[in-house]
Formats: sequence, C-alpha cells, structure tokens
Amino acid sequence: YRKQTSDMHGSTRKGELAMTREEYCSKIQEAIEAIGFRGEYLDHCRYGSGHINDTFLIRFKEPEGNVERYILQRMNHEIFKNPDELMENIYNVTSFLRDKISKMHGDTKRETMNVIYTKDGRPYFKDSIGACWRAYLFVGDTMSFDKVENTKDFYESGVSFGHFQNLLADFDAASLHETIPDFHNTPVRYEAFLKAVKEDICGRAKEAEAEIRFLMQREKDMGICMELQRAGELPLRVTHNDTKLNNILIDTKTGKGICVIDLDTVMPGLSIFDYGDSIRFGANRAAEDERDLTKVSLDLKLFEAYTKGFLEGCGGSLTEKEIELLPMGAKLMTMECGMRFLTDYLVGDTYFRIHREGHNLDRCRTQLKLVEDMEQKWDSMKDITGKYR
Ligand code: ADP
Ligand code: GN1
Ligand code: MG
Repeated sequence: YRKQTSDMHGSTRKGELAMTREEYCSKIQEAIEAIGFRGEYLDHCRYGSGHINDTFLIRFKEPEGNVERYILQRMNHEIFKNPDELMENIYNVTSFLRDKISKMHGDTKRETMNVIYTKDGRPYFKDSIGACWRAYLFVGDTMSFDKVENTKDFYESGVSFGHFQNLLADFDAASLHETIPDFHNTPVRYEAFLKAVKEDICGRAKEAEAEIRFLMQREKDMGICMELQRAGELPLRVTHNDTKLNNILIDTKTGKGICVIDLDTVMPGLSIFDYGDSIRFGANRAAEDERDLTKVSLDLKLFEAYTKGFLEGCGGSLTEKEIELLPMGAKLMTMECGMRFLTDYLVGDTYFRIHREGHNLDRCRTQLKLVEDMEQKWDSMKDITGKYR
C-alpha cells in the first residue's frame, strides 16, 4: 500500500487512493475496456512528468497490423471536482480549435487534442471506485521538454502559446466552466498560504521560516494584477493558465510548437499570466526543483526569446498596458507558484505529486530565488519588453 511512501509509479500525493499495483492495473484495464479504442491492446506505461494527472502511453495493434498509440489519463478528481464540466470545456475548446485549424488547412489530428470517446459515447469513463479516465490521440513525432534545451525551442513555445490565445480570442468565454475557482487569484492564494502557516498541521513551518517571511514581505504585490483587471485596465481573455514548457508538443521534424496540451485550466484569465507562467518555468536556468539554488536565475536571453515569440503568436492583439505589465506577470506567476508549493508542503503534500521528501519545499525555494533574481533584473526585463511595445 502506498500513500506517503513511494508508489508503483515512483511518486506520491497524500490524497491519492491507496491501492496496490494489481488493483491499480485492474482499474487501467477497466478503463481500456470501456473506451472505444480500435484493435488489440498491447501494453501501457507511465508517461510524461505532469504534477496533476496520472498519464499513461498505451499501445494497440490495429486490424490492419499497424500499432497505434494513445494517451490515457486518470483525471485528478480531488483537484478537478466536476469532470462533466471539465470535459465539456475541453470538448468545446478543442472543437472550436479544430474548426479553425481545418479552415487554415492544418492537421486537425496533430494541432489540437482529440478526445477518444467511450464505447457508450461519453468523453470520459468513471470506474467502479469513482475515478475518471479519459483518452486522447497520441501526437507522435513530437517532444515535450521539462527544461529548455535551446533558445529556439523556447521561442517556438512562445509563438504557440501566444497563437493559442489568439485563436481563442473570439471563443465565447461565458460558455467556459471555472474548473478550479480562483486559480490565478493571487490574493486568494495568499490567504490560503497564511491559513496554512497559522494552522501548521504538519509542524513544518519552522523549516520554512525564511520563505514564509519572504512572501509576507511581498504581500502588497499579490493583488496588483487582479486590481488592474477589476479596474478595466487589463482585459479578461480566454487563456490557458498552465503554460509550462511541457504542456506544449514540439514537432521533432520542424522544431515548431505543434500542439498545446493540458487544457484542464482553459478559463477566462490574464494574458500576462500565460506569458508569466512560461517565463517562470522556461527562462529559469535551473529546473523547477533544483536543490542548488546558486544555479537558479533568470536567463535574459531566454526571457527575450519567449517575449518575442509570445507577442508574435498573439498577432499584435495585446494592449500597450498588457505589454507594459509582462514583467509583472512573470514575477507574480513565479511568486504565486512558489507560494502554492509552500502551502502544499505545509499542509502535507496533498496537491502536487512529489518524488522525494521535501520536494515541494525545494520547488518553493527555486521559485522564490527566481523572484529575487527578477527583482534584481527588473530594469532589464522592462527594457526588453519595452522593445516590443
Ligand atoms: P498533467 O496535468 O499531469 O500535467 P498533461 O495533460 O500535461 O498532465 O500530460 C502529461 C504529459 O503527457 C505531457 O507533459 C506530455 O509529455 C504528455 N502528453 C499528454 N497528452 C499528450 C498527447 N496527446 N500526445 C503526446 N503526449 C502527450
Ligand atoms: C501543475 O499539471 P502541470 O504539471 O502541467 C499545476 C500548475 C503549476 C505547475 C507547476 C492544474 O501543472 O498550475 O504551475 O504544476 N497545474 C494545476 O509545475 O494546478
Ligand atoms: Mg501538464
């Protein structure tokens, strides 16, 4: 049994169902049976490095003899409480994108996600213990990176995330369900953080005194963007809200970002937050969970490459104010993410999948170090984004 110990996938999340490997495999088989895959099941393996869902690559031998691959995911029902609404969002967004891509003579099987329905025509399957499973066509001949390998890939990911937002500019935002309420409402995240510090249910706050102080000293920054949005100075757009580098698939032949994935959090949001979350993850010289903090810093070359790509992808649709606030978007997303990792550490690792003791605290520390570095490089960040106004 696993819960806090390492499970069969080498990772843990306290809230996860305690299950043996055999029990888990039987659930996977149940899902495979229910979903309308073609052909004969061959095998499956754990896939990717997302922090939220359980993702598997699954292979089938088709009647014609070829092997077809799919992505199968056990959705995280503790985080996404309403799978019907979640899948409705994904259906509506991907249908909308497919329509546009087909009008642009693009490849609708590779340039957006395609859900595989269950045999009884549903977008996901609920297994006998209530866990929800969904499947997508696997987009082959692509890579997704956990770390930027070169400036060009990062630039291309910027083009794709900017373009994604641009394609959805005329999508009916009112039709979207809020899959995680207040997802990027930084002041609300700050309140949750303060509560976790106060309650300190795991007795871990003493390990993180410096980090707690760091965040409290920046309390006044937390609400800046939300206030500007409320005042009508920043427009609410349909945004992705989780624009980290491994949520984009890069075509191995062309090097272009071909498909934006992980659409669970597509909701009305701020363009500068989509931009900022990518900078947080990709323009950091170190990995999100690097322990050696001397390696953590903002790479201004990468920062510029992404800025250029994102703005090109947005196709001139951002306002002057949005462009002016790009550095603030980057700083706030980094601070918010650090605060979320710390909150999760304090409450006992219930949200983000961890792979070692103290993993969320390590992740928090890289984010806060990056915030500090951004504060030092603030003028350069402003100069760079200023070039594109
Ligand atoms: P999480 O919400 O846990 O981050 P994702 O939906 O991002 O889950 O999927 C995890 C990883 O699986 C991605 O980073 C990517 O590497 C891979 N992946 C997901 N969907 C596809 C797909 N349709 N084709 C190819 N790879 C995919
Ligand atoms: C999660 O799902 P994934 O791994 O792409 C999280 C993001 C965080 C990110 C930090 C739904 O992203 O908000 O920024 O981890 N997604 C959700 O790495 O909470
Ligand atoms: Mg992901």
